[in-house]
Amino acid sequence: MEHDSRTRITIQIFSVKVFDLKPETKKTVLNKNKNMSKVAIIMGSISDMPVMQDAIDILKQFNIETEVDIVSAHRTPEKLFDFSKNAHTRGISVIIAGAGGAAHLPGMVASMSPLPIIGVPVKSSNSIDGWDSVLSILQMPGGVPVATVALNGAKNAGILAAQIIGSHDKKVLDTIIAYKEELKAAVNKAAEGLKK
Ligand code: AIR
Repeated sequence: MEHDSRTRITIQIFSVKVFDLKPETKKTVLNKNKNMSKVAIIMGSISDMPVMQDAIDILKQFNIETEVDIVSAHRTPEKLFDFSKNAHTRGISVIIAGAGGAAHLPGMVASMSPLPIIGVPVKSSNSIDGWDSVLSILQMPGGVPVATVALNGAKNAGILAAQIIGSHDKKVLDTIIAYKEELKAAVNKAAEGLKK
């Protein structure tokens, strides 16, 4: 009960702060917040970087801000906890997490963060053909989803993160539409080339 009334007071303070603004100021504040979506890209080890770079590159291409870090579920558990608990308070909208072998990073982040988590299974040096990583990230228990892309599929993880942001950001949505047109044009050009 005590907790409920505290929550109500916080909501009241928040609504006074935001909705009591003059219309012009309110518009500026809302517009400013509009394109602030950021994607966090984390990985279990620096050895994952050659794979995870693809996510960074495609998000840069889409003009989406990224934050990159190394967080290991097994070697830096305190950092994992801190990152997962706080990412949503720092303007991050989507988290891409890649790891290899016994890849617990995406699932553990998903267990603590309210944000959408995209998991990238990495075929690492300690992996049994990538299957360990794929299954560790894919087979999550009910209630704690991780959107798992293909083995080493960091590029698709980046595109999916952009699409999530694009669902509420028109500028990003337009970029995705243009990107898909480019994909189509490239295939058509290749097909035309076969006929020559
Ligand atoms: N890893 C690191 N901490 C927990 C896990 N699962 C993963 C990394 C990397 C693999 O172990 O994500 O793919 C091998 O790491 P390293 O540092 O030995 O090259």
